Amino acid sequence: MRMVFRWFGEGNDTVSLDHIRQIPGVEGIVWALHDLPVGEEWPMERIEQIRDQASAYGLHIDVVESVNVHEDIKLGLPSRDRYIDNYIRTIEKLGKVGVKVICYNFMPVFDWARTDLHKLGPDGSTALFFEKSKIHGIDPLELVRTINQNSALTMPGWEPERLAHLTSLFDAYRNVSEEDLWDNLEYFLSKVIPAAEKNGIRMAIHPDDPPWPIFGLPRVITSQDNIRRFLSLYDSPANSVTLCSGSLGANPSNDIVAMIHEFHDRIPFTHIRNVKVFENGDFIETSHRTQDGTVDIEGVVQAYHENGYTGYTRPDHGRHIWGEECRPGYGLYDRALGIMYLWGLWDAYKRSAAAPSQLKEAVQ
Ligand code: DNO
Repeated sequence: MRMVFRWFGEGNDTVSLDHIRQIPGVEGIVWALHDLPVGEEWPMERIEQIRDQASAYGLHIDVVESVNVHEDIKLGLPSRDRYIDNYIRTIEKLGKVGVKVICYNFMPVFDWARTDLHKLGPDGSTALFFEKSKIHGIDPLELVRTINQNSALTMPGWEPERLAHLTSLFDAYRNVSEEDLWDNLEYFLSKVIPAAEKNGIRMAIHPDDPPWPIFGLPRVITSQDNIRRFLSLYDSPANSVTLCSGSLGANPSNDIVAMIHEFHDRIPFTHIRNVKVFENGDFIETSHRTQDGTVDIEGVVQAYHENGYTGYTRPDHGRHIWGEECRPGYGLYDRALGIMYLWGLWDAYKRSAAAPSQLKEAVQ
């Protein structure tokens, strides 16, 4: 398990590289050029600038999250080829600076969705919350406004340029069925995976969050069966998954542990976090600890350990604790606590799996 930590860039994050390097066992940042409009080719100077900033703190840039996919690609429009060409040129440049994994998603219009970014918990912390009944009644534009008004910094997945044409985007998706989305995804993979293979990069799709259709828009990376189908669309190690325990875990019928056992060699990057799912289907993000939520984080780490996992891991959203002012879900404190929980589990599984003679040596 190679621990990495998301960093949104200089002036765009309340967490600094200096903070990150002080978290035990963190070896690299998970990054992106967040200010570039989706679909544009990434300039080499900007990529090298991040590489140099990170390496000044002894951190690598092996994992990018995300190179976003232009809506025309998801919609299967004729203009998609131009955006796919840009995507491929970005892959080539990222390969040149040693990037190993590109995380992306294929969710129409919206990335992750929540109805409240600062839901107050009984202990005084706040966290991201999803209220099922509210999302069904809300106008998507209203949700966009709420998300952006509640965060001082632009939220990834809710960038203004993506949302400027919301109404026409909704119209465009009216004729796109779930099967069409699968076809458009397959087309995208048929072009980008060969480029990723050539450049030593593994493309790792992020599951849909929450893992069900919202606002009548189709969503496909939602379950074990669908991930199996996705992987079979292009059978290559370069076509892989960012397994996110929190996104998939919002649906309690998803068995994340079983997914790890089945897909572990196609998971070069994993997000580990917990969510508490209520009986009515609402969910709130919690600390990473198993007992605080619905996802069996102990089982998740154990499954990775049993399969000799060597991929990149990052803690995912945390609560906002100790009065921290930060990007919603992306404070320093709770995610750093999350890392120590993940290491604690990992080290304990490692030790208990060691042969008795090694154990004796380890204790001495
Ligand atoms: C939310 C993140 C997602 C993720 C994208 C990947 O905090 O997990 O926005 O980065 O879905 O493309």
